Amino acid sequence: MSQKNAALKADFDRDGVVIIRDFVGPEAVRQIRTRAEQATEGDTREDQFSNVTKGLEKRDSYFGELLNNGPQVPILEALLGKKPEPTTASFFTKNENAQEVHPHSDALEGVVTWIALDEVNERNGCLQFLKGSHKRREEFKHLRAHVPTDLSGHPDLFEAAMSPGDIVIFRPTTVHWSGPNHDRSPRRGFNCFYVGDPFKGWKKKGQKDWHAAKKAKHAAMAK
Ligand SMILES: O=C(O)CCC(=O)C(=O)O
Repeated sequence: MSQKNAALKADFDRDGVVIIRDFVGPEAVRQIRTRAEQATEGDTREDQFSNVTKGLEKRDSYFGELLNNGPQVPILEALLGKKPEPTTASFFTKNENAQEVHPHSDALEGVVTWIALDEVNERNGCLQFLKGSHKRREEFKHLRAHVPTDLSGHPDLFEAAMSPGDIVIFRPTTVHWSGPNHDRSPRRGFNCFYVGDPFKGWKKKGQKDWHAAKKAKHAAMAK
């Protein structure tokens, strides 16, 4: 492993979250933005997480290629010590002031990436993390993305202010959230989940249980 990746891995293991600046260039950012806007054009959801569109890879194979073979994949392999297991690619916007994602974790295993497509900061609802929370699962396992929990004064708070092309890489167990968009400037991100099949355990238990689990999870998280 290169010295650079070894240092990144040390930070990732300690904090459960790292940012790499200027990870993709302006042309790639433009391409992701344009294709994600096209892929989601005409969507008319109005639920709490209407700003979250998963399954981009099913709408445009460009996103399948990015999810499976994008420049982040070798870095993720270095960080995890094994190949990441792609789950889905998503577009996260935040056009309405009220669109908040409350503190939560995503899954027990794997890794998550989020590439900034705009300038994102506290004013327009950038991602926020609790550094080291991936090592304190018990303490945070009650958190749910649809339930408000105020962690803004937490001593381990890490604000992921980013410029277009920066990438944040985090453990799905690292507590994260994003607040309201106070200034209504564009706040778009391209996210990839590498958590394998989140319903694997349930599938083993039987079809009926699995469908029930899937329904319950979608109802609870809708994201
Ligand atoms: O983009 C956001 O506002 C939330 C992202 C998130 O919760 C996630 O990537 O799991």
